Amino acid sequence: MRLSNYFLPVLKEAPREAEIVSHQLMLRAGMIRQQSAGIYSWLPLGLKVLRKVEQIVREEQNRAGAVEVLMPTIQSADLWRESGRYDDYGKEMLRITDRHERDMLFGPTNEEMITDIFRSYVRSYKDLPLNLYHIQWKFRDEVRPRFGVMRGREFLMKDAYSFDLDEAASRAAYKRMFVSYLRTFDRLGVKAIPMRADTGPIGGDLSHEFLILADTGESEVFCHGDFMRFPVPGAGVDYGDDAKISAIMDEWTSAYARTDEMHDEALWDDVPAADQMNARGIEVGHIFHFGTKYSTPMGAKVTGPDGKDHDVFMGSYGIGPSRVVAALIEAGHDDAGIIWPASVAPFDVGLINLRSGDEATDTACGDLYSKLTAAGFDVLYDDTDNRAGGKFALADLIGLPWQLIVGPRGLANGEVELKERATGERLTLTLDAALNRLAEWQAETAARFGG
Ligand code: 5CA
Repeated sequence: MRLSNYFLPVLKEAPREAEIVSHQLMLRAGMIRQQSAGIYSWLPLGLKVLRKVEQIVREEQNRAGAVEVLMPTIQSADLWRESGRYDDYGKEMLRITDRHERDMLFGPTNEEMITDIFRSYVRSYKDLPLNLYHIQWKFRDEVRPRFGVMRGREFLMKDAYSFDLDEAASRAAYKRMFVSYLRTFDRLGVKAIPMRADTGPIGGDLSHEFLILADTGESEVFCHGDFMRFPVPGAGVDYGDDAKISAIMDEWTSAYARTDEMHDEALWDDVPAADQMNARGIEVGHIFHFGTKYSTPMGAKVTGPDGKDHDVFMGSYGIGPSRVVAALIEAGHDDAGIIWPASVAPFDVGLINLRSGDEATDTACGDLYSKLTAAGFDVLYDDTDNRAGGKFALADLIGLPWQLIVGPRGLANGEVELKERATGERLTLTLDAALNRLAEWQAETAARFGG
């Protein structure tokens, strides 16, 4: 992408209402625009990151055996009356009346609708296990929307729903999602720690939240240092092996990890002082096991091997990709701007032309742009006539992993500069050496973050 053709409305200063660094940087970097309280447009740079996050989430859901669907944002109130949640949900639910005076709502979550889909088609235990998910916008009329897309009113959610014949199979499904979340957050380039959680309005008896550690997180977390050392399962993890999946979850739940809401001082005191990590975290995922809470009132049954009808056992599994984008910035930034994990950076390389309009420099940049693009790099080519300082500041602000800096003086010696955003390291290299270094990084990134 040539910057001169792109739409990247950066701001010199963050608006005063932006209280936390991710909100400030997302506004400054031209990633989002607020349209109403807690409601945002995603501008091209923000959308690119959001899509990359979504894609990793999707790949790991698919790998764990979940199947993608797409349900609507607008739901009928009647479905929610069946489960009894229509009245319980309160003011967080945005209620709408259509022209025929029918009660509708903007979905805050989809347990009822997916249960309706299930009961309409699935009749036999032979069709189980089943896990259906979608990635769709949700609306919750939060009392205090704040922190930009971190706590929005409209936000993107991946929500998966598992269906099983009995409690044991349903818990195995829960464990598969638990393990898929470990892989998902690892591929997103962050450490997310699973913690015992409260179930709130979703209900159920078993629940974990996944929290990304960041100084500015909303929740205070207490966890054992072992979480920094537990291995994340690799891409080859066998989701068909219940015992193996269960063992992974056992390890990842073997040490103390709780948010302030569930904190237990007595248990905490048992953790050796040297292993106590008291930090802040952002909840990016939340999984629930609630058995037949929805299937019983909504009549979602399957015939078992015994020939009898059984209420189906369920769980639901959420990740907020829009919140994840903000959380990644909270976990990765410096004074100059954002530092993206390689797997979700909006572009891999910022190609900086220090003298746009100079024939030799333009030709060299055009050539590098073609070569990099052909080699599979996503390149943002700064071909504008802005001053060099402004170009560097922009590249740092939007946080691309690499800056390839091309000026007439270096070119005279056949050289360019390559700057790594995360370390700030600048190397002067020949054109070929720079391309080789980038190719190495590309291979490392694919090995580290690839599906
Ligand atoms: N139905 C269940 C799981 S599918 C559910 O709704 N879970 S939840 O309420 O915990 O939300 C799932 C995820 O959505 C959260 O972990 C968080 O990442 C994201 N999320 C929830 N509320 C917001 C919000 N107001 N703004 C941005 N993301 C949110």
